[in-house]
Amino acid sequence: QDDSLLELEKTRVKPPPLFKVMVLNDDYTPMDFVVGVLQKFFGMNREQATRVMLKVHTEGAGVCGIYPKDVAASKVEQVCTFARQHQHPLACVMEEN
Ligand code: NFA
Repeated sequence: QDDSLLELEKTRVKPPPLFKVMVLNDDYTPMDFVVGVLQKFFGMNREQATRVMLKVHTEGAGVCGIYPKDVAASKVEQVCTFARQHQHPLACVMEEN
């Protein structure tokens, strides 16, 4: 059997596609909660998290991180679940880079 094509597919020549994870502004989620989310799920310190939160607040959206598809999807799910648990409407989405 000819495995050459399958073997070639395993030999990655291109980097994996990357996805931006973005948080979107809304009128209700407290600023402190967003800062906490950015620290908890995206490994930012308080200063970085505050900068990104203010960018989202003023511009409508901001990038939290850039990841392979499965990692990005997991971040989106975790942030949405956490926000809902705390009854905040905070939205988190992923977008191919
Ligand atoms: N706009 C929200 C407020 O004024 C804060 C916020 C920032 C919400 C970033 C969502 C994302 N409370």
